[in-house]
Amino acid sequence: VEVEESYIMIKPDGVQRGLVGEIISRFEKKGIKLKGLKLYQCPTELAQDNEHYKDLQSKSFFPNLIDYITSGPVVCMAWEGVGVVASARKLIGATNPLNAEPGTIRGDLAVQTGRNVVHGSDSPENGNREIALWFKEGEVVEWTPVQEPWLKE
Ligand code: YYY
Ligand code: MG
Repeated sequence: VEVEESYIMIKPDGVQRGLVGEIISRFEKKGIKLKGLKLYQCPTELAQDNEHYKDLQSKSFFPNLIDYITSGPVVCMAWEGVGVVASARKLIGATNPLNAEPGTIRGDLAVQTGRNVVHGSDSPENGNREIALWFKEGEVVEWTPVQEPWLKE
C-alpha cells in the first residue's frame, strides 16, 4: 500500500452541530498526517458545475446535495498516510449512517444519508483530484510530524 492523500470534509451539519473537534480528533489520533485545513463557504458553482460531485449529477438527490453542501461553512482537510483513503473511509463508515457501524463517525454521530456529517475520497486518484479542487496553491503544507518514528517501524 502506498502513501496516499485523502480529501476529508466536515459538511455543514458537522460544523453547525459543533462536531469539528470531535471529527478532526478521530483522524489525528489514528496517526495520519494533516496537510491542509480551512473553514470555507463552498460557492454553488464549486459544488454544482464542477468536479467534486460530478459522478452524481444525474441522481435525483443531486439538487438536495448541492443545497446541503452550500448551506453553511464546511471544514476542508487534506490528510496523508499509507493507505489513508481506505482507512479514512473505514473511520467514516457507511454512506447511510443507519448502516454505519458503531465506532465510525457516521455510526456514532449521524442518522441520515442526507446529513452524514463528513466526506472522504473514494480512491487515491480522487484524493489528489479533490485536494487540487478545494485547496489553492500554498494551502497544502509539506511537513514531518515528530511522532513519525513512533508510527512506522
Ligand atoms: O462517498 P459517500 O459520501 O459515502 O457516498 P456517495 O455515494 O459518494 O454519495 C455522496 C453523498 O451524496 C453522500 O455522502 C450523501 C449524498 N447521497 C444522498 O443524499 N442520497 C443517496 N441516496 C446517496 C448519496
Ligand atoms: Mg463518495
